Amino acid sequence: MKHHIKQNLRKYFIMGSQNCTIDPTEILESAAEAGITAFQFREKGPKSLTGHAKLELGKQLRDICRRHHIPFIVNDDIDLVTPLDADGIHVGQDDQSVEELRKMFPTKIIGLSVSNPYEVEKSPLQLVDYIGAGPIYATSTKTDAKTPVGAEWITTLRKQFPDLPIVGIGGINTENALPVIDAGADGVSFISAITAANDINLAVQRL
Ligand code: 3NM
Repeated sequence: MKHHIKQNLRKYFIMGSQNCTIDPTEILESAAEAGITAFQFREKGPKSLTGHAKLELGKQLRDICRRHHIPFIVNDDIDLVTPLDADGIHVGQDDQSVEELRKMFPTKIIGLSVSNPYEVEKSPLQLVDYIGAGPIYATSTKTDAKTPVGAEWITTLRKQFPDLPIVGIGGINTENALPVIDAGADGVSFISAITAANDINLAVQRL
């Protein structure tokens, strides 16, 4: 699976129950049928589940991913990787260090968020499988999101790292995904573009 990481990043859906107004398993099922290429379980922030309920939802979402042959990646939560048999983990700059993660999970997909040149400078990019770059556009989904960096941030990263798998994140929807791809990203990741879509199938097609 790791060998196809660039293809897996093309339409990378992120979700937790706190993002959903209907059953999250229904949303993921529809998105998977429609052709998302990866999924991240991000059960985080106000109204998110904890403990047993979080684990149980994670198992259900993982099973949907398995049936559709989509990588299942957990956000931040190292303690979920083994119980959920996740394919990978995505971390931010303030989470567990990538060096430690790579030791713990030699063969799992590891993704890291980078928002500016300073973060790139201090990150051991040779140890990660991909980077998440953003927020590209303004987003109201993540309350503590940084200032939007625009698709230019992708252009900058792509020039510096011609082969690094890169996915854009933050405020990406069916109307503004193309400039992110045109700037050199391998794909786009998104929450509300799907969780708030009237027609999930159509939204996935257009992303
Ligand atoms: N991370 P939406 S922005 C989870 O900038 C997340 O690292 C971000 O949600 C970052 O697609 C973000 O609804 C929220 O804007 C993405």
